[in-house]
Amino acid sequence: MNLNLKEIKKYYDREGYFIYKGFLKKNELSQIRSSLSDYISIKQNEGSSRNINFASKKQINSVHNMTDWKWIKKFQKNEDLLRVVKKLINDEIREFGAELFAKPAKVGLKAPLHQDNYYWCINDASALTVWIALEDSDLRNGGVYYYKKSHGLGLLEHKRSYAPGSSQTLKYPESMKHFKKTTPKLKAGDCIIHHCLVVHGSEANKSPRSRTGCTLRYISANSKIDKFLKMRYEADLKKHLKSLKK
Ligand SMILES: O=C(O)CCC(=O)C(=O)O
Repeated sequence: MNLNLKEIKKYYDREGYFIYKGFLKKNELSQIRSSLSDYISIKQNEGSSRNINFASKKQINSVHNMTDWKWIKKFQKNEDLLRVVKKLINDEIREFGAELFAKPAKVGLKAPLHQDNYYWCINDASALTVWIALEDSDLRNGGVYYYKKSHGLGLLEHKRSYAPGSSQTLKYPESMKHFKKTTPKLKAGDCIIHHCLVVHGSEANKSPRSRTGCTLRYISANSKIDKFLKMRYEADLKKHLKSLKK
């Protein structure tokens, strides 16, 4: 694919995200969806845990470690994507996991406003998410929204959200009134690459269309986990998980 890396980086550095259209080929999508549906049926039987959250009794909303799905490895090997990610991180890169946000029709849960790095605790915030639309995603079915340029603020304070699967949310959401909100409209196979500090979230899916997306996470090969931030996050997560059991 003919990608203008310089232009992509310029846009991403300015806005905090970049929309990469046509990452997956149309003819691959039906194979991918059928494999995902098999994967989800297996995970459904595992029941709810720190790794898996349900939107209803039977429907998975999110899986927080899905590196065991065979397509993740294929996506991670995509040469065009790797060139873009290396350019954006501006360094050698390391894989940092993969997630599923299945967001089923009618009952899909919201992801409260957050910055990914509050969860990841990367010391220099040299990290990003590739959010891959496996179905069309937009404002109506709970597409991911962004506050443009908000990554420029650095790491913001968060508090417990009490939302299953997304334990943290911005402590001062009103600060976002200074930023322009956008919900990119994606076709299945498009993806968004977002900076780990850009503020984003998604609304509940009340529509009759499911909105499945999966993510790949990358960090700079030279980044480290900030132990203090990680301890603080893990302590909060423990309280969050305890509160969900009550
Ligand atoms: O897919 C969603 O609804 C939320 C995704 C998200 O928050 C993320 O990729 O960091």
